[in-house]
Amino acid sequence: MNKRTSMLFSIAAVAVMGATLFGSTYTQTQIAGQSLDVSKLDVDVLEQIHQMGGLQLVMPQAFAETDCGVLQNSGRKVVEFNLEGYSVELPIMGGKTYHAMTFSGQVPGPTLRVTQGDVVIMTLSIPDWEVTGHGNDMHASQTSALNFDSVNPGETKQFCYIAESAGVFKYHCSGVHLIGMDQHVLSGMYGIAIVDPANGYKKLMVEKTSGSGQLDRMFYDADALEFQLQYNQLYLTPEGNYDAGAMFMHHNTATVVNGMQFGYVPNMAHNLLVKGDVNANIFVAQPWNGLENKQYQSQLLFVENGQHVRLFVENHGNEPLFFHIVGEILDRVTQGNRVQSAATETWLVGGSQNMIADLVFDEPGVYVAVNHDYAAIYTGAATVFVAGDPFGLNPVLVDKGVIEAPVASYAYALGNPSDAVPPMGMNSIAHPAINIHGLYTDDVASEMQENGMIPLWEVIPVVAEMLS
Ligand SMILES: [Cu+2]
Repeated sequence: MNKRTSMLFSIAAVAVMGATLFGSTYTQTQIAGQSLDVSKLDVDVLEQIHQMGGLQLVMPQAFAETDCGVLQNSGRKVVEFNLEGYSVELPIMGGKTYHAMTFSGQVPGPTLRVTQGDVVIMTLSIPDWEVTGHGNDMHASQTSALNFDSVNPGETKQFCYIAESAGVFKYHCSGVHLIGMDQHVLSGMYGIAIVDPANGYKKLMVEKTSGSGQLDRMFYDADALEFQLQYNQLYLTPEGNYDAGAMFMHHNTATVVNGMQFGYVPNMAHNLLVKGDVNANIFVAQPWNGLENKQYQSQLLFVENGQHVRLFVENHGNEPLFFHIVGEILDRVTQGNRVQSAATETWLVGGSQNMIADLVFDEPGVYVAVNHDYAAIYTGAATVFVAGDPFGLNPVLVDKGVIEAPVASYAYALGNPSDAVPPMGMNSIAHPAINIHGLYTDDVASEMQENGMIPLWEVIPVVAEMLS
């Protein structure tokens, strides 16, 4: 008898003993017969079950542990996540501003990225000049809700947790003892935590027909070019104040992706590259168009053809998200660390729910990620991906000296927008370049520039000069 069968035999024996001791109506023979007669079992079958993840005893040595002192010295990797909660004026479509509430001066707040099993030390500070308290409800944690209670202006609060479950998780302001939670979240106080699976992401399998129509399978490495897309709504009065009445009626007038309506659509530089004219718009709505918009000028999401792309999607809003990419099929949909679907046209993401979409753009082209609710599409939920070189710009860009050699995506020339690029994880492919884009305060934008991200509002005039 090997070790495993001996262990199983012990489990059966304990079950029998337990039934006897606690007065079960089953007889010992019945229990023994129903549990395991090891002598008649095929050991290979047990091994197969074990391989499939079953019959494995786990000793949860640290489950539910949230004591910061204990966790800091637990031998696990410790990640500090520091947020500051405060209100600022931020732009909305149409040239106005609204009274935004933020984590660290940006909407959405900074993305936390850890690996399953890491310890997170979550610290929230509220400046003494802030007008209200704020809290942080971290969905990636499993700890007392009391930890999420509000922090007063001028104060700091900390709690710790183990990121036990892999996946995408929202975090959001909990208001002032829950009061105003709706206002704070819908004004901008939300973000995500990405918890990478301890053993990494899985290879992506895509089924297509090849040759004379035979079904074929293509496997892509787990490493992927990653983006984050966070959906929400704005409910505002004409003066830019939060409109609770409109929220209760689900009467939203703006749908935002990473805080902005139509934040990822072409701008004047794309007009120039594609049509040779900065004023010839190439998309139906180009509201953030103009160098004076700086970090708010709309940008596009650039990917390569045949590249494994992974999207981290969260719905922070009050309305469902019918996630669809015009021109594409979602090759795989994952929630938590479990595959939910493959080869899917649209996936429903409810409020405070998430998905990881894996896909490969086979053809050069323009693809539009939408919330396939028409009210949402026309109020801001249209996000443009450009795969490969659909406009045949490589020869022009090389000829004019903008790039040295043909590139696999325009990201090599213009970069991808910083607010759509999550921090690097264990299976991330680095973006060729990152430009500064997002609902950031000027202070946050300058910090990004110091960290080497590209201020396109300074670069584009140079490119335009080279192209002229
Ligand atoms: Cu708040």
